[in-house]
Amino acid sequence: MRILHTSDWHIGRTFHGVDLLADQARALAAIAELVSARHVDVVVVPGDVYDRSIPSSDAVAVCNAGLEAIREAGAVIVATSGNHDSPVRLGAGAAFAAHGGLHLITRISQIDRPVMLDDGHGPVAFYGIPYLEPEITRAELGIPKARSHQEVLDAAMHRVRTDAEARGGRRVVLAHAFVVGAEPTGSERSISVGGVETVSASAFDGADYVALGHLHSPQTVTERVRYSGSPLPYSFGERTHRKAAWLVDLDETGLASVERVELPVVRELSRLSGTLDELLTDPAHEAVHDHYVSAVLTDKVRPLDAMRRLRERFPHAVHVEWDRPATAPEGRYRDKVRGRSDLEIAGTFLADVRFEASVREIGWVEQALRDADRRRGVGERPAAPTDARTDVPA
Ligand SMILES: [Mn+2]
Repeated sequence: MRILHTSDWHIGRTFHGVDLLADQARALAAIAELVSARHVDVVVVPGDVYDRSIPSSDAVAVCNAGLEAIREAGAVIVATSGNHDSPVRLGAGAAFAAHGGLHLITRISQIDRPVMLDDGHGPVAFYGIPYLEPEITRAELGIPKARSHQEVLDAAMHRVRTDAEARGGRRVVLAHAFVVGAEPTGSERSISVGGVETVSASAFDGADYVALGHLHSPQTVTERVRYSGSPLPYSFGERTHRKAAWLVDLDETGLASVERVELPVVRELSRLSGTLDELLTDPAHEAVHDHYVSAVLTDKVRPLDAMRRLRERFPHAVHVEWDRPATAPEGRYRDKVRGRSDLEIAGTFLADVRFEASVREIGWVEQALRDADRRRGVGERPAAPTDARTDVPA
């Protein structure tokens, strides 16, 4: 039997406010192509199918089309809910979908009711453990005092083992958890609510293969316990990662081999740094013109309308920030303003956030300060002596 392990699709996720649905549709199409090219029998998706518990109708449409394409390409699908999914919504119609080859496991009562799929050597049991929030699931799991992810997962795996031992044969487990020693990428949402969020890999002992979801980079915890990671990068920190899925072959005795299959890069991520003018004109940047771009501007003065201008050259620029040049040694704000007049402070503030104020503008600030004093009853503020203006850039 050949299994393709992918996870953390996060359909509907945005990237710095930019809609990723078109990219996600392409990623799911690529997975369907893999299913057909590599003759995959079963695709497993251990959680975070959607990015949010109430996905948009466009997200649902993209997800559905992807699932249909995978099914059409010849694979049965086994999916569980992750910490981003609503178990009830993702699992709606599950009993009916199962008849069409889409097995959605989102309830605790399904943990010890595996999806049984046959190959030439007999049945393989697919156990799905939906994401289990300790506080919400401990009562139903029969461990009302449990606080940690380890305890709830142990209880779930106890149910799996009890069923699997009675049944015999090969078994695959899907789970959404943070296993000790594995590396997060930064685009995962923490599942720690005050307690320890990690679980040990030994919790899954006895399975022929454990398909994990939650962490977004592909990684091997043990030969048979792995994360596939997300099919697309969901943070600039992942720009050097190559996204992948695992192609898992089972023979008559259990795990035969695992192959890493790289997924196509839908759109690359690049970080650029320089003055806006450099970024807009340097021919070296031509190579990244259609990437998702995050730019750090090093101009002395914050450029106006930077994102719009950046997008004229990099239509997929998604983030821009201004790295303000250090004008004064850093120090505590109170020290920086000590012994300085309101006018000086206001002048420096203007220079910091915009550019140096003109003599005329300083005049307006002076007038405003005098008006404020008058309203507070402080009395007439003397006009700043002319030489004070040499402190304030004119
Ligand atoms: Mn995730």
